[in-house]
Amino acid sequence: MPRHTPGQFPAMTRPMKRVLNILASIALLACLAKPAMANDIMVMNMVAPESLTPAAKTGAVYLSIMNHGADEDALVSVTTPAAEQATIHETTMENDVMKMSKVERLAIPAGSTVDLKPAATHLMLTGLKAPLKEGQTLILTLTFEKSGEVKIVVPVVDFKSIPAAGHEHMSN
Ligand SMILES: [Cu+2]
Repeated sequence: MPRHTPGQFPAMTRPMKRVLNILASIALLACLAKPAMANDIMVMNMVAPESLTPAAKTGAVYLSIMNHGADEDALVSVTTPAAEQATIHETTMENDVMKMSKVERLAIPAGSTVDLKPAATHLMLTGLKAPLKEGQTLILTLTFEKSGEVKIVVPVVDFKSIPAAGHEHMSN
């Protein structure tokens, strides 16, 4: 007689799986910052990796920007009291070398979401006033062409919880 046949304990495993899924979702939700909105723009999933060294002067912020409106909007500036400067950066590969360049205007097409993520477009903080520590939060003000200002609270998280985070800032 087989020790274990498929579906032998469906009454036990299925609800247990469900509970684990719910717990995982709660844990995930707790990690995510609250979305911030202004007019047609919603900013969500914002996160900043902790600094790798106490001497770090640069940092990155990743987030998603959703445009619920019928017209294109654009992110045109970013400010934060945590750093001297915050810029929109684009990462491109040129002959196997990762390059970052400043973006003056990041278009958010109507009805779409633009993700700012590691090794792609991201927000870059330069002249950090203090290294970023896990558990801390950063305040950023994003200015959009049409929707105006959106103030966001960005949690600083463990470097390892963001895949490939900081990759583009290793050499800085
Ligand atoms: Cu950058």
